[in-house]
Amino acid sequence: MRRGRLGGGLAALALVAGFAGAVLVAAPASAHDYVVSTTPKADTTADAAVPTVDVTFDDVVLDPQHDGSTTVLQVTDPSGKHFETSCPAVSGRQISVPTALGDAGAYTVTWRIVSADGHPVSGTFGFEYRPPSGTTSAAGQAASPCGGSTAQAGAATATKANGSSAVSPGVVVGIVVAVVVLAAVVAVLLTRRARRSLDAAPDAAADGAPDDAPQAPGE
Ligand SMILES: [Cu+2]
Repeated sequence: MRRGRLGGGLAALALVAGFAGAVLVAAPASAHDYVVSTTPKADTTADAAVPTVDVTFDDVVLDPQHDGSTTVLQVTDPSGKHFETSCPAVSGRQISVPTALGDAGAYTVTWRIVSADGHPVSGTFGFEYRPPSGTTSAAGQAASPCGGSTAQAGAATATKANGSSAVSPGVVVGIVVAVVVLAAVVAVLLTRRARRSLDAAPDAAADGAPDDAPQAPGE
């Protein structure tokens, strides 16, 4: 019985230690999709029509709803107007959105995807638009035609500029420390409990003894 209790404590400790180990091993193993190419190319000048904006990644883009709803791809001018004309489409490693650009000038592309490992990744890039004279320029829209607000996309972008990684080493260390502390507390509590039950019941027969009075300072 008492052996069992101590054994249980050790088992719990082993479990928690194992979990800590798993966190340590799993954290560095995850890799996020990164951008391998875009249309138009980032930081270049597009001197012809730009019918679509595409972003291609090194790995598949997850689309769990099969409707692109977890993907954001927006094209805005410096005033914040939107020039994408529908929701983005996901195809393998590429996301794409049709566009009707406005006046010549600077445009910003804001994207967010669910990476192949299931984590959200986001980023932005810019390009310059210098269409041939006579090209019709679209007026743009105040909001995304896809319903997702700029605020949402912006917030997602702010947390992870350029689609670089998510879990910082500091967080991992913090989790591991917390788990180890928790394990120590559990071990101490279980040991103390087992010891107390030993004190309370000196002979094996009285295992189910109800109240242990020894701790009371005297009535
Ligand atoms: Cu990840």
